[in-house]
Amino acid sequence: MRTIFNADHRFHQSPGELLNGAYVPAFEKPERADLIRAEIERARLGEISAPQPYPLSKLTAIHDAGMIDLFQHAYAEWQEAGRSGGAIPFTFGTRGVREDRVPRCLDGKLAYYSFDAGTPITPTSWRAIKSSADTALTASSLITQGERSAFALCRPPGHHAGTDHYGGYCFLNNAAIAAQAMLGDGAARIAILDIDYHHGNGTQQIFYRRNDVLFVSIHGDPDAEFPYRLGFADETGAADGEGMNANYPLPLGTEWPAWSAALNHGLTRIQTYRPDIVIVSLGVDTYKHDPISQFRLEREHFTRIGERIASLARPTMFVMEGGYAVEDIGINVVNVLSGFET
Ligand code: Q9C
Ligand code: ZN
Repeated sequence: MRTIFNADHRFHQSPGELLNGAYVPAFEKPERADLIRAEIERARLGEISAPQPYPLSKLTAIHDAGMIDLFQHAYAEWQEAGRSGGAIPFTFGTRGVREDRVPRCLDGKLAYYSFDAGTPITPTSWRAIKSSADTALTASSLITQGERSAFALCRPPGHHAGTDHYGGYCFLNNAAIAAQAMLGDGAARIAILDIDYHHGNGTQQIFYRRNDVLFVSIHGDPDAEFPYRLGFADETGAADGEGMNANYPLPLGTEWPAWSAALNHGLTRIQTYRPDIVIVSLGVDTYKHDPISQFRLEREHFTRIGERIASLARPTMFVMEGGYAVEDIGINVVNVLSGFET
């Protein structure tokens, strides 16, 4: 399997995040992608290449142009105001209070577009954000040109980013941008299987009213887990997308038997849709040693996951999302990919 790796991911380095009321070192850190790349090399999974640059129109096909502009220009304004650290909001949106008016000033814009304080814009973040989306787009073109599989080693991740909101370490929705590009390249139906520990609220929001992208997600119960607002089982899609969204929220502490049963349900749902292409939002934060997550999968389960996804027998693109147990992140990701290949 070919891997696309963006060396520019290092240009995004979060100075820290809020955890239980304290400002702590960021969990979403550059080592993550470098360790995954190293393990791919060690396991000789296949060729590793750099992303091609794509025009901004591929990004605006999914996201609000004002939000993309914020990623490029927020830091200059932040610095001009004499501030340090990354640009983050200190207020948030409120229901029913002129939700749609885009504020003019920086703090207003940060509050308008961002839904958490864990996703800072640093002086060089844009370079990493753009190259992460380019990584997904480059992998998507391998698939539409006939490859059976590809791995987009994206960093920063993407599945929490919606059309006009960002958060959860995510700025642009790499998987959604890739799906849209594939539809433009001739695919008619795409299924996105999101196995990150957290619900892919951004991906769900982007495709909720559409019937060309099926979204299936297995994740920690949003009644108790980030992103809290979305990911419940009764969210099944709307309008043309009715029946095109399937959520499998599972209790904190879930182990392999229950997780694996949800995967089987999700795979059956995907098989019924008969997608031209499957995109896997691949988070390995379901691992038992993940520092911010509460599922209990073990290393060997990731191999089983790859094997099961392969049983769909569709062209498949893997897109990197979360996973914060850096000591085992490489082996867990490679287990999924090599399980798929066997
Ligand atoms: N501040 C992904 O896995 N915060 N995002 C958790 C600690 C947000 C996870 C609490 C977790 C976001 C891509
Ligand atoms: Zn996650």
